Amino acid sequence: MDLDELVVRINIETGQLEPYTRKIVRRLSDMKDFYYDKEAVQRILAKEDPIIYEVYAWERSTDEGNLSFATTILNPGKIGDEYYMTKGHFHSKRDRAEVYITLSGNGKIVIQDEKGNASVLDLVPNSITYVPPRHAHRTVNTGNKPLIFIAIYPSDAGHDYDVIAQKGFSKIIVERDGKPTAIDNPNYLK
Ligand code: PAN
Ligand code: ZN
Repeated sequence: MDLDELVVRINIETGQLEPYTRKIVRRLSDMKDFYYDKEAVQRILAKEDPIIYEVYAWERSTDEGNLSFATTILNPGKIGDEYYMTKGHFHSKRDRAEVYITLSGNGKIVIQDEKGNASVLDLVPNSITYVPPRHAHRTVNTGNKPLIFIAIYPSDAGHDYDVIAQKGFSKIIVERDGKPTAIDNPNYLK
């Protein structure tokens, strides 16, 4: 093993990794079914297709025991009154946990068990958040600058987006009276 290849630099301002093995860019058009206000989605897409978030991942092979990590840069903004958010997923291997380290920005993480019980926690700079096994997770930017965090996860965890794409999270984060508020998702499928 070349030990020099085990060091990755992070740009603390932008969240970019150097080197990285994979970069993901998610625009509104990639996740239009994830937002509850379908009219707002169409209104925005008629004019532009904003970047909602970018991920820089440094991934090891999926041999059991390896760890991988990624930074996420989740932009500020709203679709209707729902804040920009990630798709959210379960890990394909359900018993794989994860650690999130928030570097900058302000937001929330929605953590939901397999029965659909959701908890909403604050993501604030210099905090470490544990995502337990068997819980889907989604981050939401409720601030006015990018929400930047590091995620560290077992390399064999895998991402299962299907359950969330079909059912959604039972709670969503919207602006109410100028404040981020968790409400029941009107489109949630039990
Ligand atoms: C994170 C997420 C990242 C993007 O690295 O993958 O924030 O969110 P989605 O994967 O839901 O689009 C993580 O939880 N990895 O396991
Ligand atoms: Zn994850």
